[in-house]
Amino acid sequence: MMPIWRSTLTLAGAATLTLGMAHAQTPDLSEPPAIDGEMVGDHGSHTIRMGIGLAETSPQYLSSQYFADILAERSDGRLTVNVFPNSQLGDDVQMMEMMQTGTLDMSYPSSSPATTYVPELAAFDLPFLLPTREAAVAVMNSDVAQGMLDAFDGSGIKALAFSENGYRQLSNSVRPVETPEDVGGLDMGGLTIRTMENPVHLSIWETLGANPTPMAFGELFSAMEQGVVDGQENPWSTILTSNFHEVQEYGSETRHVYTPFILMMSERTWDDLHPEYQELVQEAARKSAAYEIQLATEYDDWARNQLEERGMQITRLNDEQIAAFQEAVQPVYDEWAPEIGEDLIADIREIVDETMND
Ligand code: TK8
Repeated sequence: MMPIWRSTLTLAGAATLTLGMAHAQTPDLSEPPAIDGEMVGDHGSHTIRMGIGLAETSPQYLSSQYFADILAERSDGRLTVNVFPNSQLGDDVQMMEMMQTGTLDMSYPSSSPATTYVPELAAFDLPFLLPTREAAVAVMNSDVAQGMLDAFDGSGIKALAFSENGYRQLSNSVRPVETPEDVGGLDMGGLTIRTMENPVHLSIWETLGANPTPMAFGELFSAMEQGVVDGQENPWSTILTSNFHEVQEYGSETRHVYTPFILMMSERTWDDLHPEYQELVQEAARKSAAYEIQLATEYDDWARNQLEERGMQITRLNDEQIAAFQEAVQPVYDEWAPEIGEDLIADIREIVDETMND
């Protein structure tokens, strides 16, 4: 039986096609795994409010609905999750604060703005640290990463699981970018690039000669539309599902950072749940995170191709061009590795090397 939210999406998709919009809103995505496992006991009813930043067509939203379906089915309807997309309830920083104070039950921010709670997360912001998705997933599933999730304990936030926001790609409205010099602009002046609220990202774009501007995701579209910023950087699926191609002419496949999402619950909400419900929440978080990674994988190249079909001029960078960016951002490691922890970075590199040598 197809969950109701999926049939609604299909109807929306069909409506989109019927309205004559030439483009499908999602690729042909894998169905979520069948919901299995024991029913949990009756420990009362809870309605959980969850705010996320991305649109209803994003892997983030689709996997969150799967999370909701697992809880509903295994609790016989006693656990209801209402997911509010499109930054309706606030941006990543605001929603983490709301979970701390108990005014929001769940959210799904990127790891980058969460470095204020767990500084070690900044390892994920080091450019070109995770060369392949396989390596990134291995790191997110490692004890090192679990230690970062556990480090939230006591902050007011229960961090449940990592999933894929994805490889970040540069877009802008000014010029094609093939080299670091194209970013810094030489005598033309550097591009003004919106970044997440994260000091390592600021450092990356300063080092490349851009003018980085930290900004909440929810404000980004209008900032680009009004020319407040020239560009931004996000995975192709985010650029597509947030319609950034409507205000960004050029894309560059830089893959400069792999950003995780972190599925989070307010510790107040967590503490109110019976231990059997807590176990189910943790299990559903891990299953929906694995599904989200599957969807993000299926979305990635398809979204880039869709963006090109919709007129975005996307520059694919060859190995030499990527190497030029890697060399240009080396000072970011010099500045941040001691701060983040050389041992932690070495542990992550060891996991990466193991996956590369398999
Ligand atoms: C959405 C954000 C977004 C992130 C950003 O809530 O802010 O650019 O990549 O996906 O987490």
